[in-house]
Amino acid sequence: MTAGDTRFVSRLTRETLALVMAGGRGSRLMQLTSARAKPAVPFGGKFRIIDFTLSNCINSGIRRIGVLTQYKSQSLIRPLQTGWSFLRGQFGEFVELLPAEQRSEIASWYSGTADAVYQNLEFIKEHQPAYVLVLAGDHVYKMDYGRMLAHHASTGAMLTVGCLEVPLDEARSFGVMQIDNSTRVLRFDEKPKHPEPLPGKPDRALASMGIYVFDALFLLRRLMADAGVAESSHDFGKDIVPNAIKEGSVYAYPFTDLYDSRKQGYWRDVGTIDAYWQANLELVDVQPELNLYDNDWPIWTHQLQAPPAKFVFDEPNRRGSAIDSMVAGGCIVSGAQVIRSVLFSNVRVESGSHVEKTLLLPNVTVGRNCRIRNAIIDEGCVIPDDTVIGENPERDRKLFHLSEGGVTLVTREMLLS
Ligand code: ADQ
Ligand code: ADP
Repeated sequence: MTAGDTRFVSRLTRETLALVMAGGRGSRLMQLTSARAKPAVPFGGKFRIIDFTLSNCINSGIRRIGVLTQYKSQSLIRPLQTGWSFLRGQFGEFVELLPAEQRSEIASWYSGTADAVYQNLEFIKEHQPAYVLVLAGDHVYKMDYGRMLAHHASTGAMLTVGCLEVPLDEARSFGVMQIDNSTRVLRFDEKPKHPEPLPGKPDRALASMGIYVFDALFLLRRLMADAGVAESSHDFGKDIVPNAIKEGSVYAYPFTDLYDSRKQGYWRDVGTIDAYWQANLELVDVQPELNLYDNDWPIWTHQLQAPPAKFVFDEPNRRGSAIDSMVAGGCIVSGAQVIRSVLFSNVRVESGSHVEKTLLLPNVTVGRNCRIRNAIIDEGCVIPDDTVIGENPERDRKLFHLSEGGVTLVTREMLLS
């Protein structure tokens, strides 16, 4: 990129307002989202899922961000207020929480993503952006939105949809697009029963990432038109994008890796227990696809005040150790073995226990002589001495939640019942 281009991108990012959709229930995460919204779910040892999208904004030079909340909005308020207050109001930078307006009938309160943005029209108008970047608060990826804005500006699109290739048999859960050689979108079907493959690639389809760059005025016009349509579900994927294709030029932006634009980037919708467990455990690979140790694209979060992790050799031949694992601050592993696991902040693992392929969320205590494998132990759980998890599916299914892929989820409520 030349110096001139850089200047151009920084103008685009400065003229952009980002809206992060953080209101969805995330019900496929089962009891992990019974007390918190999916974007607030802990991820990667010390982050929350929403930190990835917010960090992408900051790292891309987009410093005006609204977070649209709805379901369990309380769970997002504290992490955002304590973790994201470093932006400088004096420079016009902010992360602002925009809770859904609570109307009298619950049914209408829970309407689609476009309705959530429509409810915040005044907020958009107040900031007078040239572009509005609509994002999801529940995806894990690193992306330079500046490149997507540059694509939007250079094609002259009214709307640009971020997209990636997915296996055809997974395409049914996405918006699926057909595009021409100039990346113009010819067709968009939200969650089609029979997705169309990519030309020349019979087992792949082009899926929407559910992220959009709009010309701000075009967005305002489309939202106002949609609001008046009684039969609309007021959803970006179902209503706004298909209708925009009829009304204006819609282009696709193929998502590429930050450091190698010939390659598709890492992107995960950690929407199920199995996907969530898998994506966390991938981080302990020797060379994970998602590198958290990348100083050029830091993931920002609320930094907890916690002492360093500690490993104790507590009785004869009882080494406290963690191998192929990530261990956050405040943890103590005392005479226990931790293998291929992620320990979030302030976890205790006591003597004689063995923990393998497991996520221990913040403030978990594992008592003495436990054996735990292929599990997710939710925040604050105290696992009694001698507990065995992950060896007897029938028993785990009865006491806890056992996923299709064989991962046992344990929450505080399950331990009490
Ligand atoms: P889904 O992920 O199924 O498909 P949806 O459930 O509408 O779409 O959620 C999109 C985002 O908005 C999520 O981050 C969710 O948390 C949030 N959200 C949902 N309702 C909200 C509300 N009322 N207020 C605030 N936030 C809300 C979408 C697209 C597909 C695309 C996939 C990619 O519709 O075309 O392929 O994303 O994951
Ligand atoms: P470059 O295009 O050179 O990578 P950036 O776009 O990241 O640069 O930003 C250039 C400068 O402008 C930085 O100092 C950054 O902090 C500031 N900046 C960028 N976008 C915004 C914004 N939306 N609001 C305030 N300052 C911004």
